[in-house]
This record gives sequence, structure tokens and C-alpha cells, in this order.
Amino acid sequence: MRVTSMLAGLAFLLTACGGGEQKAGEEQTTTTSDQAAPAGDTAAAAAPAGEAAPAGGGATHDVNMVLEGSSYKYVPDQLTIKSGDVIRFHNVSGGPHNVSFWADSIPAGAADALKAGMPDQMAPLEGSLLTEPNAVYTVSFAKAPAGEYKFYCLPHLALGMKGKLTVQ
Ligand SMILES: [Cu+2]
Repeated sequence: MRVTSMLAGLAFLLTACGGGEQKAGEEQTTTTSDQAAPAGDTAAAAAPAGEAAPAGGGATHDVNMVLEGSSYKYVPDQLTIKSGDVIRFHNVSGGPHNVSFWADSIPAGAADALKAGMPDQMAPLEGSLLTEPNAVYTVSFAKAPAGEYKFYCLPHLALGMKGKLTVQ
């Protein structure tokens, strides 16, 4: 019974996702202005490379999950990493948050890498919910194929909380 209601909930969320995707145009605008600004974001994303390498030998990147005003977002919501790197998603404010990947918006072979790299999945490609303040969800991109990975927050998908990752 529980499984049935969960699936119904998922179906609803997936439907909601279709509507959210249509906002792509708005995102483009935001992206452009972000790139124009000499924000600290870029430096923060680039800084971890080289130092503080995790066990796997890759770099560690940090992404905050926040509620700013009335908008839920990943900060940064776009980043580029190398295969073998690790991303630490921090529950900063507005949680619970999680990290889910769209099965049709990741490169071929990526699902297997993420299956191994995402702990405590609620469903395939769906990271566990972070309910505790300051909780961290770490995703390993060991053996992750190069390409674009689009991800979203399950509780806040309808509110546009999503991001894009490029693995090199
Ligand atoms: Cu969220």
C-alpha cells in the first residue's frame, strides 16, 4: 500500500517536472548575468582542485542547497568537474533537500556510476532527503562518463530547484 502511494506521489512530481522544464528560457538569462559578474562563486568552485583531495584522488566540490527569499536553489547551480571528483551537497537552509538525477538527462553509462556513487538512494538516481540542518550528502563521480548531468531536488522540483553538472 505504501509503495503504491509513493509511486502516485512520484508520478505527480514527475508531471510537475514537465511544467518546470519550460522555464529553461528564464534560466538562460540568469546564467548569462551570473557569468558577467565577477562573483566569488567561480573561485569557490575552482579552489578545491588540487588540495584536500579525497581518498579517490579526485577534487572535492561544494554545492549549497538554500532558500533565498522565496526561491529554493543549488549554489552554484551549474558546475564543471572531472570524472573521479566528489561533490558535497550541503543542506544550508529551506530543507529538506536532496539530489536526484533525471535518467534521460545523463550520459550513457552514467546511471551505473551514480548507482555506486550515491549513498542511501530512495530510488534509482534519487539521493536521500537531508532533513538535518548542515547535513551533507556526498556524491562520488568515480568512473562517471563525461557529459552533462541534470539534477533536481525532489521536494522542490515544482519550485524550480535544479542544476546542471558537466563532467569532463
Ligand atoms: Cu530542495
